[in-house]
Amino acid sequence: MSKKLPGTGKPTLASVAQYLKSGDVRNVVVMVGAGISTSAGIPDFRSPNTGLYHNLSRLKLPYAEAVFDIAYFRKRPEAFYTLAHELYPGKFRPTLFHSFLKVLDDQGVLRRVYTQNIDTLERIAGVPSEKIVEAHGSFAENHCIDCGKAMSTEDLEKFMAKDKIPHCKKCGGLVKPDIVFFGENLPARFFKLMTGDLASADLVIVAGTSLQVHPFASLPSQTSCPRVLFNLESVGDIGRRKSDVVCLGPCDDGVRDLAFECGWLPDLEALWAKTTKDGVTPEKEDVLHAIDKAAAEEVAKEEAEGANSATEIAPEISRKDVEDVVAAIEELEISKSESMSSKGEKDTMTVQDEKAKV
Ligand code: CNA
Repeated sequence: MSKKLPGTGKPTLASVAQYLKSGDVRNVVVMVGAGISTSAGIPDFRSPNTGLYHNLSRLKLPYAEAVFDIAYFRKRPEAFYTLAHELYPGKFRPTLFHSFLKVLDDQGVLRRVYTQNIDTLERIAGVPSEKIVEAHGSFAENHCIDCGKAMSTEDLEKFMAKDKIPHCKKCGGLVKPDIVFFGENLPARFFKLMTGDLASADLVIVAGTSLQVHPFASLPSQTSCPRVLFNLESVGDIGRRKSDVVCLGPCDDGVRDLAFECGWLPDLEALWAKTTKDGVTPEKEDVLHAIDKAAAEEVAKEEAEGANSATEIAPEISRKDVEDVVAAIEELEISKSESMSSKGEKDTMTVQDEKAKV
């Protein structure tokens, strides 16, 4: 296929939508940074007045980036841990932009999301983990910086809850989450997937990043397909190619416009409405759909394996049957709890009887 936006004039979001809806686009690669999470309440690094670097004076750092410098961490780990408290996953709800990533996946066009963020909001928004490359690591795992021994997240959180710096149980070294600090290597997964993803990309979306941190910053210029930028300011070389589309402004607004052009806005808004800081809340209907889907998949699997006994029964299972079974279980639960509570009363009575006897 030709990796070109339709039309002859200056491309717009409408041309991007037409391209996305053409049926030819299968490999959208998205590259994001801190700006996609600012509307969730997480400050970015470099935005004037609101960025973390602007607000780090209370940490009395010799220079702003020192908070992510491994040599400085050895001397003053409390600077990083002060920041870690603020950014720690589990406190923030995904933004509309994060839900847009999930919509791209639902539409079958998302190849990969490369994120510099450590807030894990892509996962919380429901994007499957195999579609995410956390280029600067995450809080998911923690290791001693001296002997490499792992520390569980539960143990690390216990230290953090007491405002203590975690030390290794084996060698006493400092423990830090597997977030990539300046001077450290990016995860192997980044390099493993990057070449194939960039070569196959039909469309690249860049959002919420100042494109200042390398090697991530060079990714958009290594592609030859159409690129779209959703950012408050111009960054990198995006806008210099005729096929680039630059949307300056809040990225949530940008993807709302794109979703509208694609006819996906109701899906996007419905999905975002279901997000919480703990994930996407399934509704009763979704659970029933999942049960139907699982039953259908089971049938297909067993049919493929030629398991006659199961295939004779399974196609008969309908949503109505599932609802009947759920109702029957609920009835059973009620009668069980009634019989237990009357048994409980009996037990209590007995105790009282015994007491009365004394
Ligand atoms: P950055 O250098 O702070 O740049 C952020 C960019 O996003 C800037 O160009 C802003 O103009 C733009 N921006 C801010 N808000 C919006 C918005 N609502 N809509 C559109 N654009 C917006 O951050 P980068 O990600 O480029 O820098 C890389 C660092 C930041 C990575 O190593 C991250 O680990 C680190 N970081 C991550 C988080 C997080 O996980 N949420 C927060 C802060 C910093």
